[in-house]
Amino acid sequence: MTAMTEEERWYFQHNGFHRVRQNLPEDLLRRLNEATDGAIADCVEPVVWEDGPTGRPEDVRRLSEVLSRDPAYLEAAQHPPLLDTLEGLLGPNVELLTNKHNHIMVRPPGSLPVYWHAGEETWDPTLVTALIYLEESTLDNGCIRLVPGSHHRPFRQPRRPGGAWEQSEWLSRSLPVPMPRGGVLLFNDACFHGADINRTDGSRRSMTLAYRAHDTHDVDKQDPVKILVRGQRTYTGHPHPFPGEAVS
Ligand SMILES: O=C(O)CCC(=O)C(=O)O
Repeated sequence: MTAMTEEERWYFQHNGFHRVRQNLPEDLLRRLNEATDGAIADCVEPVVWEDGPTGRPEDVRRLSEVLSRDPAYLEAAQHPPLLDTLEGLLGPNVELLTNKHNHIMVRPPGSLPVYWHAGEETWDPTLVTALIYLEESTLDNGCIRLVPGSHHRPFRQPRRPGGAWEQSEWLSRSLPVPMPRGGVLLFNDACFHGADINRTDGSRRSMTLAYRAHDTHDVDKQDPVKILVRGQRTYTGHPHPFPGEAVS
């Protein structure tokens, strides 16, 4: 099943992003936020700190390896409207990567910008990033800014150009994308993006996940870093000898 129209798919292909029509249910959001409250309060590693490891909850910028922390995170990653939409972009066999993203951006008050970057190179197989918002994301608390169409760039650009956030040419090319609590934003991971400083006294939590079409040429079908979340692991390559074939 796909929850995307042909028109929505066209915009995703050209602009590089799409907002899932249905938000996460309130009960799941409450459980996600409770699990996140606990992990922040106890500074459960692995953690990325705002400015060096202080051991203080208010300095937790990011919680890594989130999928193994609490079942609620995997439930959110498999939320049916999200998977239905991903199926429209990636086909019937979809895998969730545990070795890419797999984190929660906590973005505490005063949190510094997320500098401009593209996750993948344009020649890599399409990786779709999902941002699942545990809290509302606004211009004031440093919502993500995406550079529409930048996943098509035929010119070379370093994936992490560095330099000051506000002086980068990417800023003038970008669009802010505020999102509601419970909203889900998808984008082509080769799209340039960044996020501004959090100027409020609250946090701005979102979960970042990575999905890919199952690679039909992968010989190893039980790769533990990929979780099959939709469809099946098929094989359409031409190995020699074919599995099960006697070698004479
Ligand atoms: O919205 C944000 O804080 C930026 C998200 C992001 O770029 C990431 O999680 O890699």
